[in-house]
Amino acid sequence: MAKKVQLTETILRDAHQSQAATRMRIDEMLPVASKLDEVGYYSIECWGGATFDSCLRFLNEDPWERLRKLRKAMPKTKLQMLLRGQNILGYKHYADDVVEEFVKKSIQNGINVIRIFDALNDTRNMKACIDAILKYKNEDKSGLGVVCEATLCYTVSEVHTREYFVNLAKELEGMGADVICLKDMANLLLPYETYELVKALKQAVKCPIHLHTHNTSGTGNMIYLKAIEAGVDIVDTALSPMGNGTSQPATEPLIATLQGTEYDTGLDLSYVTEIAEHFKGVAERLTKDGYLNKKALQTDVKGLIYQVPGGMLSNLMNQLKEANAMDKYDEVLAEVPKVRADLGYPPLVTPSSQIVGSQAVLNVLSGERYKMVTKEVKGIVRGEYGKLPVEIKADLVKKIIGDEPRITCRPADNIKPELEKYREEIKEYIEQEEDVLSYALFPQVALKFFKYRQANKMNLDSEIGDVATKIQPV
Ligand SMILES: [Mn+2]
Repeated sequence: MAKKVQLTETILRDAHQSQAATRMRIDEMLPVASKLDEVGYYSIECWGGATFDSCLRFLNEDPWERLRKLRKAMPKTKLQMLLRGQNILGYKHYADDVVEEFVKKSIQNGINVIRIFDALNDTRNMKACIDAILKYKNEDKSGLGVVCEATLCYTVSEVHTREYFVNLAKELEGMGADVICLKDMANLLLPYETYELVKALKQAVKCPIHLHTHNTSGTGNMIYLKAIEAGVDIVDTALSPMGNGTSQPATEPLIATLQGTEYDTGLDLSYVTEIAEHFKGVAERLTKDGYLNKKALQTDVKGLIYQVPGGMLSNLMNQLKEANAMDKYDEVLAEVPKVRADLGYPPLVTPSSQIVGSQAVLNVLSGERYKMVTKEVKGIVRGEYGKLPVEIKADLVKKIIGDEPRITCRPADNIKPELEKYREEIKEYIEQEEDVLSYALFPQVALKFFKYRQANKMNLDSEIGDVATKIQPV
């Protein structure tokens, strides 16, 4: 049965998040936006993930304004975002009213495909997002529709079996998902297992299956090919100047591979190559400014052993560089899977990847495991992030939080509505309703940005400078 495969282009989001600390600017996107719009992608991922934080923190850009500009420049293609479930785009759980408002504003400002995940695959943490998408679908002004894409975060452990993922997919479909994403953020899938898993998912659910991987350990292209043979509907790729390595497999080779076969994407290879030329220049700029590190482009099979997602490797490198401890890199990498096992095998994805990574760094640098514990690790142990795949051993619980209480309910059930409080706190800076959400997510960073914005309008000097480089995975 002939089956056209569709592509999602990630160059405006995950590609530079995974290779270049999310530093691509809107002025580097807009010159080719109308061309990207003509390619015929299933969607263009361009928002969410770490882009929101990076806009406010490093680029002095209003992320909402970026979205509106992209929407205007690409009226024909579905715009996609990545949303961390109840964490929205931040690192903690937010109240349901903030989640609902964020989803509504994302749709109103031009997002079509919302990919939601929870770092622990705890579906309770995705429910408020899914419900909000279903509720505000009709707020779409683009005419392209809104797609609720719910995610299985792929990982490997004794509990993460094929059956586990199939059951999770069925549950998410039952909750209202339009598309199921199989998200292999750490490039842990292997081609033949991919084939079996995609087959099983296609049999179990009616939703299209959208596969996301990275090429960190060099298996990405093979994963896609086997997934395509198993009937996957959509895959994520990045144009070659920022494809491969810790980013997605490159777009052009896959188009070429499928050309003339029953899976032909129908995309024009030479046209896409013209667009790639532009991003060569962007990649050069990012390299020159020190954000794009050659190491992120090398095939690193350590990923298959240590189960570390794309951007997390560069993140760990930066942390160790700052601590003047690059010689401990291999030791820290070896500590990561141990911390993960200790903490009940959470999949490694933002924020759990940072939490596990930072704790691994502490365990190595302090010379004694769990001598120092981050507040996030304490939070995981208390149940504040949701249900862990495997229960943590009692003696470790005791060592980390003593006799403190632990929760078993949906974490957001304990959070009262917060939106009005945030609105009140920054009322003097509000220029648009969306500002309240920026502030809710990143209070200090957003406030600094609002002040910069105000100062700029009044032609005052601003003291906003760049902060340290930071690469965030997913
Ligand atoms: Mn990713």
